[in-house]
Amino acid sequence: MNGQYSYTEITTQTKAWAEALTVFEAVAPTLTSQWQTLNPTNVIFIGCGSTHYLSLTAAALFQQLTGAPAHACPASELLLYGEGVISDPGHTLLVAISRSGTTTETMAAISDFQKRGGTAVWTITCYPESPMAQMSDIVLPVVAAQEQSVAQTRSFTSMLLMAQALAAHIGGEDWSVLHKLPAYGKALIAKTESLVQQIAEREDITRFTFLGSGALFGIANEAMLKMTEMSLTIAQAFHFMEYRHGPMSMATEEVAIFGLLSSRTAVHEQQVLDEMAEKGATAVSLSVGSGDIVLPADLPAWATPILYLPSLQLLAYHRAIAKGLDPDNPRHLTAVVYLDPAVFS
Ligand code: F1P
Repeated sequence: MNGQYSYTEITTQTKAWAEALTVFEAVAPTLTSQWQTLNPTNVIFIGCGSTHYLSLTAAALFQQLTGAPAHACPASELLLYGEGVISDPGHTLLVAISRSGTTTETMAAISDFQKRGGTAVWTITCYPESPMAQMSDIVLPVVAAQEQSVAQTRSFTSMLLMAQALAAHIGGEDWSVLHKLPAYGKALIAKTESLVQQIAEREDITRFTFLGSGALFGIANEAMLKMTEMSLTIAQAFHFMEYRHGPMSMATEEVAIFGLLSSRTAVHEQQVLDEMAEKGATAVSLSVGSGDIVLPADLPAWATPILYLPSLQLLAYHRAIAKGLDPDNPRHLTAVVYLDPAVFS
């Protein structure tokens, strides 16, 4: 049957979340001492595709919680335009995020960073024995999140959980609240699958748009990529308030718009969804405490980004199945993009 791996990996992902937190607990003291020793002037998060979008969320949370300047960029941008991304490698912490730990661009970017004087590389990966892990000073591994499917699902959310814990820990927050997430995630998967499956199977909907701001912009982009990779359906992602500035020209009966609302800005974001529904779009809200998909209200905002994803992964999965596709093996894609490293040396 199509998509067996994807479905299993999506619906059981919260088991890997629990392992991620157990691993983090063990590494946390080292992170504290290393951070204090480094005292970096800025932090750069890198990845490719899914893990670039993960980096966007990780960087937003990291700066929000620690106050340290933090940014994200595709590994290829650091590799090819390094001087425009990092001006002081010797005082920069580079955090590389990679499911495989073998993606050529990410490894080449780390090497270039080190050649330019960078001395601090931390890696979040599912493969602690990978070449990328061996290039790093600290590794945050989530082995239980390794997956058979090409498209990242449980690997993404498990590595994101590591990044959330990292930001909270370095920022002095009590990250133990994250232990609530596996149960909340499991409940959300069970509660939301029928709604997203029904929308995924609607033939009158031909395009999907995901809106998110702040730390949720990276999540909106990952939802877009899942819909693209798994179901070969046109999908877009925008900052919430940006949608009116042009993209809304595409808001018609053919579009389903999933809004990832933040607690602090929900009033403005719900207004955008309401306006698009008036134009005929199917608007679906994911928000804390109320909405079409309801997230728990007893968590700090920095702990919730991971909870927006499982239902959106199921949306992409069911869209692929409805189209007779195999989400385990997306067209043209492989689990890792390998290039000739010599061209970057
Ligand atoms: C990143 C990557 C993504 C792609 C897909 C498969 O690999 O190749 O570019 O979107 O998710 O993974 P990795 O560096 O995270 O292993």
